[in-house]
Order: sequence, then structure tokens, then C-alpha cells
Amino acid sequence: MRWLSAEAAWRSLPPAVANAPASQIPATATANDQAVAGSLKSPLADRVAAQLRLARGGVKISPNEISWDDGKVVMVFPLDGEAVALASSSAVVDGGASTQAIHGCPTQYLGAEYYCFYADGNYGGRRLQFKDHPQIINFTNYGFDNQASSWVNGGGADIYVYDGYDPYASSSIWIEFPHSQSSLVAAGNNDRASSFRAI
Ligand SMILES: [Ca+2]
Repeated sequence: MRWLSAEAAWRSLPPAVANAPASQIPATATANDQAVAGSLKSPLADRVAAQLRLARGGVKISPNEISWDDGKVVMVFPLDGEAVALASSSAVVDGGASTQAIHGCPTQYLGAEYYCFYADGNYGGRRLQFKDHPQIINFTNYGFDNQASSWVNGGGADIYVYDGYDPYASSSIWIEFPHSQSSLVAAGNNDRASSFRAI
């Protein structure tokens, strides 16, 4: 949803996130944080720091990766000078396992099924990747509201994406069938995704 201000979105965080340990709660996010986090011109460290302020409970696990929920959710940033984020590092997928990636999104790892959203078209910008289903996700929890422009569904889940925070209150704006991808969502849906349901 576009009408929700950054401050209101911040207040909408669910209790589980709001109660994160104090050590994991960064300083208050600002409207500029979203711009910095999404910029490809700001230094990587600044972009990662801005993202940590946007989404509480995140842990920086490598110079270009933030993890939430014990690694079930990971954001990967393009390195400085790059438009596309690399595949996940060993901090996300332990070495030794066979992992394939589609546009950087892991597709097989010990039976886990991943699906990824990208802030820019052509699988560029920040990549927010999830593993396992079923689950319902509010993008605000990861500082990724109204950001998604392309996606990869590397697993067997059906992903229903919504322009709102209650998946049961409105129709999906797009559906990601298993093992499919899109380099750019329809123009009317670009930068509108606020939540999704993986079933
Ligand atoms: Ca976008």
C-alpha cells in the first residue's frame, strides 16, 4: 500500500518483531533510509546499515548479507559498483551442499525451497530471499514494502503477492507458480507488493 507512511509502517511491526532483544534494535529508521538502502550509488556499508534501521531484528552475517528469523529470511546486497547481488555466501548456505542458483536465488539446499524478490528489474538491486513454506509475510518487517520489481520462485510453493497487509482482504496482484520467474512485474504492480502468502 502506498498511503502508509514510513513511520506508520514502523508502528505496524508485529509484537514478535517489536520485542526483539534491545541489542538487535537499531536506531529509528528514517525516510531517507529506504532511499539509501535501495541506492546503487551509496557505499555498501551505508546501504546495509540503512536496511538494518528499516527492519528490526536483522543480523549482519557478512559484508553484504542480513539475516532474520534464524536464517529463514536473508537480504543480499549488490557489491559496490554492481547492479546485481551475488549468490548467497557460505554464511547463508553452508559449504559442502550442492546448491544451484537462479539469478542468485538458491534453488536446492538440503531440501529447502527458496523464493526471492528483487528490488529492481532484471533481478537487480537488493534480493530478499525466503526458504520454506507455508508462511505469510509482511514485507514491512524486512524494510521491503513497495519494492519488489522482479522475482524467482525456485521451489514448489505457490506464491500469492498482495498490495496490502492482509492476504485475506484482497485479491493477489500476481501469482508465482512453482519453478518460475519474472524479470519485471507488470507496470501496474511494480513497487506495490506489501505482503505474500506461500502455500
Ligand atoms: Ca523496485
